[in-house]
Amino acid sequence: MPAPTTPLRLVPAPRLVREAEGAPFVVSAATTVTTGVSPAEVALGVLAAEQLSRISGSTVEVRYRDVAEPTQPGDVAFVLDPEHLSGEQYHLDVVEDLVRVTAGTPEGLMRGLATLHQVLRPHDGTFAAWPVHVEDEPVHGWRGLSVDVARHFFGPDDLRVVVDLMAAYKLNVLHLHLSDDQGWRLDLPSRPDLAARSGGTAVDGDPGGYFTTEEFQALVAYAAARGVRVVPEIDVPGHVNAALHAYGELTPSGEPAEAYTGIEVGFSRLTADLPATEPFLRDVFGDVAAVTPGEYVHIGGDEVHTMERDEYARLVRMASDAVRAAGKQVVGWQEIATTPLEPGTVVQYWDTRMDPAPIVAAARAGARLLMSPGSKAYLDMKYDGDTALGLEWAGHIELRDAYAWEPTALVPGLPEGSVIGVEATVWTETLRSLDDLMTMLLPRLAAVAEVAWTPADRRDWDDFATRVAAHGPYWDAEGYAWYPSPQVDWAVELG
Ligand code: TNX
Repeated sequence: MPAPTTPLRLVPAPRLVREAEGAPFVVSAATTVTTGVSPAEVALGVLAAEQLSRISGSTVEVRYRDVAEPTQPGDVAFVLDPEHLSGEQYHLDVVEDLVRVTAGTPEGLMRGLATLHQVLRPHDGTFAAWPVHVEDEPVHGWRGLSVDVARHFFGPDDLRVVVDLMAAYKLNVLHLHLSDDQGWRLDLPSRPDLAARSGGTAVDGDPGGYFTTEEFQALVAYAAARGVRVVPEIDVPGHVNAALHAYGELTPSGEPAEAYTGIEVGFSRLTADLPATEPFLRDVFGDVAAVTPGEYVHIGGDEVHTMERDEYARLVRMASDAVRAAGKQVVGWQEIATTPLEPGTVVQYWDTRMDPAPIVAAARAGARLLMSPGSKAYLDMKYDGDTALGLEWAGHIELRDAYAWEPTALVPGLPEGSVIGVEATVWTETLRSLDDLMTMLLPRLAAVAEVAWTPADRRDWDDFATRVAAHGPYWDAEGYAWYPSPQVDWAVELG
């Protein structure tokens, strides 16, 4: 049996990979996925069989097994072992006639499936995995991507593609920016005019759109089945023109605001003293919490350029109280760190130009930090001066810029353990289609995913550049648009 000619090129890099001698495991119609009988394992088994069938071109079946039933030659076995493994930890073993993924939870099995996908190589007209042992777990528990569906609307079909991509790189939080000046993207029963009057607008007069609650819940379930949690964001007390357009009672004059389709920021605002404001926040965040099974709701809080500190703090408090009253934990952009916060609040760092002192103080008082530095993780920034799409306020972000940074070292003086994760963002002022979106995400999302998953001492730019090159053919096969960064030699032989 010929040995593989190229080493494995896994992204994100796992903790431990041991390639061994021996014959490959060839995926064929004789391959069977086996998994346990709990609903999460069944869903995972179906997904794994679908993926293996699609890659290999042969129909791979699923078999559900009792815990005691031994695995058999030809099996791709997903095995829960909560006594030895926990969370997203997993082991992957390929031993000639058997593939075994072991983890303590369904999420862990999901991460193992993502690695299994990456160890398969083209072989004799199908795909095969050579003997390997992988032991892996993430550094950060929150590895996210924030997608702005407000400036331009990206609906369920587009977002399912985004979720698939996230799962492939072991990202686990899809943060949806559901409201902004230009549009409101989630229909809510307590305030039907939000979607009815502001769902149809978008930047430049482009077509808008919104999620019905059923569509939203279906997306949340699709993501959950792939180990991805959805964190919804309703941006207040700024970025609210769409709400002011739908409900005149939220403006001091009582008149609805004109619809807005430009791309300026910072001009719209709620007003703390209006009688309609607090009920609005309570109802909206209550409705959002009700359609969100996850623990977190994001209240925005960014770029309020037309408000005194006190009023800003009152409005952040009202929104946070509404989220907590609905049983969820609060996430907000870094500006909320200038207000008194409950311990445990998640503060999302983004603007590297702002004074970090309030963030450090908030972290010392018990806030948790999510790192989305504009100059590294804002995947709506142009790659270079020639990039047609994207913005430039945080500079250009080539692939290496998105890769070579350490989340815990960004803000000096943070207490140990206060950084809970890393999130890339993609704002859509200039992005109109799924191809536009994917061109900005790939290859940089793979880089941020490795920053979030892999320990610093196992990250190396040259090594990453070699590994990520092998992913181009995969993106092509999936039909993803991507940017062939000149920093990588994309001409790779796989075999
Ligand atoms: C800043 S990031 C914003 C967004 C823009 C983005 C464009 C943040 C919290 N606010 O409103 O869309 O820059 O890159």
